[in-house]
This record gives sequence, structure tokens and C-alpha cells, in this order.
Amino acid sequence: MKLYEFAPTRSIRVRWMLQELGVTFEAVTVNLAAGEHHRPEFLKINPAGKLPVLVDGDFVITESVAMVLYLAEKYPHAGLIPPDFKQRSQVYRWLLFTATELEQPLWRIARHTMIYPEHLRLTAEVSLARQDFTAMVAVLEHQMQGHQFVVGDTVTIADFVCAYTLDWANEVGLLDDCPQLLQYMEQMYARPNAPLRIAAALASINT
Ligand SMILES: N[C@@H](CCC(=O)N[C@@H](CS)C(=O)NCC(=O)O)C(=O)O
Repeated sequence: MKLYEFAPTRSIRVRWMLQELGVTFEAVTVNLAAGEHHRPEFLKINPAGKLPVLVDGDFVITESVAMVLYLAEKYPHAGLIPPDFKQRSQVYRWLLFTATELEQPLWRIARHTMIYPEHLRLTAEVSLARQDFTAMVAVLEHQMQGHQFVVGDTVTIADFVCAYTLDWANEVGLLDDCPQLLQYMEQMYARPNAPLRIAAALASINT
């Protein structure tokens, strides 16, 4: 398997999954900062020009959450997705909640503070996104009370996706009022096969 990645991005979700599974993979760095994702050879693999991309033999899969689901189903013995369909629906619930209600405001903040050209950035959009995120993360903070994992009593793919997204939120100062989630995120990143935190991944590309 090949993972097209750039250290401090959503690639971390898929790297985390591969490391937890102990699967050997080839890491291919696509330097977003240098615009390598716009190269024709990369656009052939992902016409959206985005990372990460997972290639398994001749099968190409894009979208980080889809990759994590693919890997969980490819390696069912690892038990990272529950066999019971109701439990599994809870995993889907939190994956989607994370990708829509939590990640989208974070992405709006990133776009309006770093990604869009300066003259297109809207301060009001950043404060609205911060409000949206704060309201939704409170739901997860409540859910985690008395729980070690997002769904059930063992780690699932929902935890890798959530923990990475919470680290992202922490990077922009949006987790200070969520003691449960801070503790949960620290515990997740203390796992032996956890990937680098975003700050460390960022430092790794700047050295
Ligand atoms: N929904 C996609 C989002 C992918 C995405 O936006 N990736 C960012 C890095 S985290 C990217 O490649 N950005 C480059 C660009 O938008 O030009 C996923 O989860 O895989």
C-alpha cells in the first residue's frame, strides 16, 4: 500500500490507522507548501488535488474517512469497527459528526486565516466558525463523560478520526473549555502507535 501524505494534514488519520494495524506501507510525500498537489501526475491519482490518497495495488481511494473505513473492513480481525450493526452505526455517527460538525468549522477557520488570499479572508467568518465549533464540541465533551472511547469500551476508527480533529482544534485554541476531551486526546496520542501531533508534524517539515 502507498499513502500519499503531507505531515501536518488529514493524512495523519490514515497514517494512524496504518500504524495501529501494523501494516507495511510506502509513504509518498506530496509537498502541499510547494504546490506538488497541482502537478498533473498527482491530479491523475486524485483529480480533487487533495491529500491524503491511499493506493492499494491498483485500487485508489480518496477521502480520509473513507480510507479509514476501508482499512477497518480490510483488516476486520483488528476489531477497529464493531461487527454489530447498531454499534457500527454509532461509529458512522461520530465519524460523520466529526467530519461535518467539527471539521468544517475548523476548515473555515483555516481558510479564512491562512489559505485564502489575504484580501478574501473574512474575520466575521472566523468568529462564526469558532461559535459553530464551540456549540458542537460541547456535544462530544458531554458524550465522553465517563467514557474512555467514543463508541463502546474499545478503541475504534472513530477515535483516530476524532482525536486528530481535536488536536487540530487544540492548535487553534478551541479546546480549552473541554477538560474531558483534552484528557481523551492526550490518552489517544499516548498510544504506542500514535502518529505525531500536528505541532510536531509541522515542525518536522520546517526543519
Ligand atoms: N475531505 C477530504 C479533505 C482533503 C483536504 O482538504 N486535504 C487538504 C490537506 S488536509 C489538502 O489537500 N489541501 C490542498 C488544497 O485544498 O489545495 C479528506 O478528508 O480527505
